[in-house]
Amino acid sequence: MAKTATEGIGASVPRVEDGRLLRGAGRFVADVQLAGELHCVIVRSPHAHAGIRAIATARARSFPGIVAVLTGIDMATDKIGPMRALWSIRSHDGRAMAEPPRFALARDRVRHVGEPVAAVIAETREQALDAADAIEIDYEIAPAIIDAREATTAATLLHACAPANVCFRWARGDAAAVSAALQTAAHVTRIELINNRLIGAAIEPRAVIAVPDSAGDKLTVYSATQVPHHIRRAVSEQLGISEGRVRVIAPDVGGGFGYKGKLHPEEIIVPWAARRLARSVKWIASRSESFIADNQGRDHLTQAELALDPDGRFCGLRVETFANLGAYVSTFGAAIPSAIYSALLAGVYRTPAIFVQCTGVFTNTLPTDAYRGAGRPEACYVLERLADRAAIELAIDRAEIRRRNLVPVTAMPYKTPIGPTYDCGDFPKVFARALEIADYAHFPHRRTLAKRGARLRGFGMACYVESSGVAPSRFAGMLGARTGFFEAALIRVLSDGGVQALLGTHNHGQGHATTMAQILSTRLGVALDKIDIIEGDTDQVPYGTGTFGSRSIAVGGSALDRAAVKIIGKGKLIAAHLLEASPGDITFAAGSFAVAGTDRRILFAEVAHAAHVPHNFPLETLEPGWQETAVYDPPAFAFSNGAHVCEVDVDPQTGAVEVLGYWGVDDVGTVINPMIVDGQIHGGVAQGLGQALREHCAYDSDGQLLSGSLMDYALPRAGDLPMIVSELDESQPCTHNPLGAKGCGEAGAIAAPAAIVSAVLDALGPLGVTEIDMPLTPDVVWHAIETARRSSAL
Ligand code: MCN
Repeated sequence: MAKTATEGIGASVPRVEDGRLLRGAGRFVADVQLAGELHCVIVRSPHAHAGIRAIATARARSFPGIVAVLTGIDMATDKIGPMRALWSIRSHDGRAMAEPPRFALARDRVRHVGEPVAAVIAETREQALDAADAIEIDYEIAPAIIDAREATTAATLLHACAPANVCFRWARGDAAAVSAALQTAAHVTRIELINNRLIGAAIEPRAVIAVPDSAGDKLTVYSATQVPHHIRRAVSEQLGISEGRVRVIAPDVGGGFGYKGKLHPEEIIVPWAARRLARSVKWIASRSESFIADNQGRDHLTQAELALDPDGRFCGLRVETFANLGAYVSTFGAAIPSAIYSALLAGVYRTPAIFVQCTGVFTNTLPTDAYRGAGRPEACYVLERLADRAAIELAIDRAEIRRRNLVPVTAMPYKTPIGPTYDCGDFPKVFARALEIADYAHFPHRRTLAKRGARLRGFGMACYVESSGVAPSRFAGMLGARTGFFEAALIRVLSDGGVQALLGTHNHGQGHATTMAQILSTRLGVALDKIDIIEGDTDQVPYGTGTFGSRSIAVGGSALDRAAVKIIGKGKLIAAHLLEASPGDITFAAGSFAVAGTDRRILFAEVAHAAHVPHNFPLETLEPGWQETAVYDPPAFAFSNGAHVCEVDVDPQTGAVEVLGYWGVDDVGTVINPMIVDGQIHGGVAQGLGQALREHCAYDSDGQLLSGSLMDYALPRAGDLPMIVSELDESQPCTHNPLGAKGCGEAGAIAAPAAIVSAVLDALGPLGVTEIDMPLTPDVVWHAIETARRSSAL
């Protein structure tokens, strides 16, 4: 596809949306002020597991300014049913997963700290907060269970419909072939590891406002969500209002990271309360509330065995994972550790036989769901830890063992034994380039120098493949999705030649206003400043699935590209009429329509004007106006891939880890905006570094959140990050979407934890440390060093 050097596809255009946001002119949900609005405060369970004997609300109701105190009983009276997950997984024996009801306000039992129990609605937020303290709830405290593996044998049961607290037992692959490979292997590498639970911490906490119109038959919901149409459907289903009567607006949203892409109880409670009271109701989460109100991510316990031949070639892989789903099945909560995670357990490697089992388990913790990467970082981490360990056990260089197993470019398209077929990707090339730019060849010298300074130097590496462009609806449907995954784009050409594009995706930091406009600039030859991208209002934009799963470019961008093709088609009809030529003779290039082989031409803007002033249009064959819609459902995932490497120093006295350098080579297919892609990768790496070195969502054995504030939950800081060197390899465009683009939004978060842990284990290897679990805080690292020292002294 031709590139416009300055502002079209391939240009590093600064983000057009940033000026407004940087000037403080953004409009977030909390900025929406409505006359007569009420304020909602949610009363949450302080216990991880308890029966609710009684809720005394009378005193709270008598407080000044209180309009209502609502509980699960009121919700039941109004016949508001349970929140439904959007994905239902089947166990390996064909049984549907256990799907216990999850009510937006608890009815007779609470199953995690923070579960909503009552909603206090008042004239001011302060009044609601005061009254919330006066609600007396009689709890019958029950034992809590936190650990997923222990939950499967615990006496405590969370839900009657889930024996042994098991939601599903998923299996995929060829168990017999893997057993045979393990039995006959020259060597078997075994690991057990934890993928630590994470908390999303977007700058803007979640927020919901619901506004019933005065006639009472329409409800407008403002939500800081990534998926306005999903929320519209949920509100409509739950409240029994037809979808067309619900309008969801997601204005500026300050980050989402996956967790804002899923339905949360407040998105039902607030619209319900607003309708009941016929008043606008506003709920804005506080930062500390977010810790116990938002979905969390990851939390896997995994055992894996890799069979190898004497040369270090992978012959078979068995993976068994316990995935902590939390107290209920969240929107995509069941799909992530099953369908999504397991599909990527071939990674970039040619392992002929793979078998994976995953048990999804209920515990008394917040529900887990998507968090940047969603299943893919977990798969990458298992594979890369295995590759490192196998290399060490077989005394093969860690880069060399990877090289021997990478799927070669000549094998593309490559059908993995676990399901997906990768259409393209040159894994050996990107890996070699990452090692080259990081100067892996001279690492031993740098390690020696560091040792002189009493520092332990380590080099880490991780290769990844990502199923971006989520998802072919047909594939998702086969695996239990209750929703489609297509995107639609509507392009309107205005009378002055300006263009509006309306999309179902949602921009909350990814730069869509810029990159989507770049696609149109290239396709239509229109300057960027004449293109407006509109997202986030279900009454304006065509139906869309939303933004998550690094899908906006591969799916939404493809829909936009197709709509642009239709726009050109219609433009040719208009131009043919204006130029008195046959439509078949009209060509379009660089913003003008021409009669082939002549110098007769007409500009895009002139055609736009004529489309809106159709005084002499042959109306039987040519419709006035100029707008087109296209819908795109991808035939397959777009498999982004890459290799990330890094260098760390560990201080053996304190266990402190310093990441000295970080290099990534990523294949995200055709790059629309290299600067934005770099930014996306950097952001992902920052989150991955957070998971590797700092962040851990910790519960005590009673289910109380120990990391319940930013004082205890350690997000990475700017000073923790080195300058990230990022290169993009565009040699392998996606073969099945019109842009050739693959997603990039999660790449950094997928590769970074594996690369950083690889580096730290490399640094600690000489001390005899072979195992460590994230996050690698100084305390964890220091203890690993001390344990290794003690056992070597024995
Ligand atoms: N892009 C491009 N060329 C490509 C691929 C992408 O120029 N080959 C551009 C896209 O046009 C888009 C951006 O890069 O502007 C990201 O595109 P894509 O990979 O399609 O991802 P999405 O837009 O669908 O965003 C979702 C993804 C996910 S899943 C999480 S989580 C995430 C992320 O994006 N959360 C983010 N990036 C985030 N960035 C910010 N600032 N805040 C978040 O909450």
